Amino acid sequence: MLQTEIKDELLFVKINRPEKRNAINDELLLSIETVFTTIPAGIKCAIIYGEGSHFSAGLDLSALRERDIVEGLRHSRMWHRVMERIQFGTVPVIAVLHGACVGGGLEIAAACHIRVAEKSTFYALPEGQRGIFVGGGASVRLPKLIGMARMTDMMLTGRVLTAEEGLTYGLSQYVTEEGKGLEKAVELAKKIASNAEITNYALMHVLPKIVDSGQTEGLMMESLIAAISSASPEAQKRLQDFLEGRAKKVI
Ligand code: 1HE
Repeated sequence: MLQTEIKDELLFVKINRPEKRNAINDELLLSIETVFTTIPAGIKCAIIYGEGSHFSAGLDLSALRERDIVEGLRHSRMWHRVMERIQFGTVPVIAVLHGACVGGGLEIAAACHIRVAEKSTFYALPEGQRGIFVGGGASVRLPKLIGMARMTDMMLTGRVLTAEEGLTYGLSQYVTEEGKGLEKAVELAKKIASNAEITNYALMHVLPKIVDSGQTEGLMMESLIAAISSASPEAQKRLQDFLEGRAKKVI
């Protein structure tokens, strides 16, 4: 149900359950956890995408048996744990979206660092209509991407957002023609792979903590990571390369 492939410094992770629209059951979720917990050394960026005509239809509803409260809590916390493996793993993760990116599928996409949406992508949170609530971290991550009002609207009314709306609202950073998402993701991944490791680390592990903290603590954390990164030999070399005309300009 999950296929991985390594090409150069990039890890490709394919959700491969098209007959069920890449609905996520526990087995698939746990294999996502394993993959993102055991990223081999030397990998610089990962790309996750879906086989078939949809990225993911979200939680496998056929497995949604009656759970008691504690089982329900454990299940949601398992999703949280796996989403954290994606968000706070060793490498930045790019999600390539197409077709349905709904419910738990949108929660997986939201745990990634960059989202590239092909034109067919649509976003929804059908939990509102199914009589349940999001449980895979959407209530924390989505308001940061699109704001609380838009998430509330999606859940209260079942609103489906198009790829273009998703781009405007901040659900994705890029929209591509159909079938071109992976190509775009590889282009972005190569840029990410060429960054200093400390920069990618700071963006993945420090920036989210700064965003979650108060201004005073956030500014101090920023100063600390700025000082640490600029004192690294890699940064010193890159600065020298620029000053001596060997580095690429911004444009
Ligand atoms: C599924 C699922 C699923 C499809 N769980 N089996 N997510 C949802 O509420 C979305 C439900 N799915 C849909 O609205 C549609 O399937 C799609 C719009 C995504 C795709 O439509 P379509 O016409 O391409 O496919 P289909 O004919 O609806 O589905 C094909 C098969 O996949 C069919 O099974 P089959 O055995 O009859 O062929 C469907 O039953 C199956 N399938 N989606 C199980 N989700 C951490 S908490 C997160 C909470 C949530 O994610 S709630 C949102 C769940």
